[in-house]
Amino acid sequence: MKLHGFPISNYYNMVKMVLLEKGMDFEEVVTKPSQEPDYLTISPMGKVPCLETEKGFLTETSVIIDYLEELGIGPSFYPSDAFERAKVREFMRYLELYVELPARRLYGDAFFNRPANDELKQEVRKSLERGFKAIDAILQEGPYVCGAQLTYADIYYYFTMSVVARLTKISLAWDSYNELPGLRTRMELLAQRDSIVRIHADQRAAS
Ligand SMILES: N[C@@H](CCC(=O)N[C@@H](CS)C(=O)NCC(=O)O)C(=O)O
Repeated sequence: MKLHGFPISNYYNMVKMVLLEKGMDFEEVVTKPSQEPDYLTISPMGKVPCLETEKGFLTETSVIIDYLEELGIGPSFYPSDAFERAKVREFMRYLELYVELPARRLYGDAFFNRPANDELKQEVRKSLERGFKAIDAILQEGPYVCGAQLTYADIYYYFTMSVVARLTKISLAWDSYNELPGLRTRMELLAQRDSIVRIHADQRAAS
């Protein structure tokens, strides 16, 4: 399989972590998001990641993750109980829709030197306050976000919160680590995994 994307992308790294955690063979193809007709034929929204399989191309991180899970190679990161599995997917969806997407409106301000106005900053802060509250409400007891076992929700959590926490600090002078109880402990725990250590090493090598 070939994973198209680039090492700074949070969504690319989620899929890369799953492939590494499952011990699957894959090749990385450095690709930036693009609206070029050629790229749109494999990723119709022009986004990364995009997974190239022997049967064709797949996009959308959660879809790719479910595909990899269903191949049945390596460990599973979904609970066996149907309800618990749905709770993991709920967590992932909340992070994507109610944390990452609102925060994305300030990526330009935080990371690309395109200052945002105060109105936008306040809107994003309000959305994030609501998203963080919801995340806090669905967090489960245990070292991991959905309980005692590492799940795909932790993978979403790590790569979403590492970007969002930097962004809130830079753009909103607001420390997400104070906002989300246990965030630092969970991030530190996840950061010890070989897959994440490798992803950060690849990021450093690429920069
Ligand atoms: N919903 C998509 C989001 C992927 C995404 O937003 N990727 C970013 C890079 S981190 C991208 O390609 N941005 C370019 C764009 O939105 O046109 C997924 O789950 O894969």
